[in-house]
Amino acid sequence: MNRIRMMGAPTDVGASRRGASMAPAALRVAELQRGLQQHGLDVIDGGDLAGPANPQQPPVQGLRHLEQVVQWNQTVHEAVAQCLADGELPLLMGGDHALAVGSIAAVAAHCRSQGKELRVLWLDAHADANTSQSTPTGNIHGMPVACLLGVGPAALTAIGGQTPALQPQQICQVGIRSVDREEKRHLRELGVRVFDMRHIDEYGMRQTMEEALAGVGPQTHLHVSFDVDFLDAALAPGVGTAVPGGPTYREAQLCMEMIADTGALASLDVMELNPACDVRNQTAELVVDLVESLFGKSTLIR
Ligand code: Z70
Ligand code: MN
Ligand code: MN
Ligand code: MN
Repeated sequence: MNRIRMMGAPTDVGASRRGASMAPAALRVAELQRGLQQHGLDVIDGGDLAGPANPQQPPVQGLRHLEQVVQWNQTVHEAVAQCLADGELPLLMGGDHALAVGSIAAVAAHCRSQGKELRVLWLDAHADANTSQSTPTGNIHGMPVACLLGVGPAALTAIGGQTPALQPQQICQVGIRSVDREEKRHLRELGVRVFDMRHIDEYGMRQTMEEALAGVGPQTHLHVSFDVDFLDAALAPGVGTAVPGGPTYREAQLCMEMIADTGALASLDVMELNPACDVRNQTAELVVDLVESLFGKSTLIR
């Protein structure tokens, strides 16, 4: 496993609820670095990236804080690109999920230049496939999937140098349970594969992840974009938009372990943790536990 580089992107400009900007600090307090090092992983903390403050403005033409979101994404894009070029594994600590545009666009460009097959696993309660037309909120953290597939403001869709950054067959979503009406139509039109909670209920996490990870092998670059609200609301209160009916602790562990088993994990976003909504940092601690599993904690026991 390559050296892991933690980098914080302390911002919530893509959301309307404040607080995700405190997540990198909360993950450090929960000892993310030491948790991973315990398992023999080489981990360095690259500190926090810098960007514009949250101006707390209403949306303009369906987009809140576009200028600030673009600036943060450019910075994230550059940092992730540099990290991959240095042969390290980027672990982006968001920040709100709008930053996945810059992160994944950089990963996609890296894979193109290396001739590596890219697969993106999007763990989330939300589909994040809105546009400025369909959004009920104007929050850009509800739009990164659409942007990565080429639908959105050019300043975001073109950030990795090629639009679209991703082909729909490269991305699949797991845990989805809150989708806006028009967003549902987009998902279908875009051709994103969605393993929603209904699928997990009917087939279980094991079969769901077998399907989601089909064809992923050690030759694949697997990117995981982990929105902490993927987890059941009762388990993980420390998110801006907690949604009931998500994966249990055991299901989430299995999900992470099955990803680890592929040996393909090569970049990671941990997004939307919101310490302002958390209880005694329990969600940050849970995230550290799950990220340890994602990097193979349990494989080392067997
Ligand atoms: C809604 C919107 C969202 C995260 C909320 C919610 C989007 N679909 N994403 N919290 N992480 O505003 O577009
Ligand atoms: Mn541990
Ligand atoms: Mn999200
Ligand atoms: Mn979400």
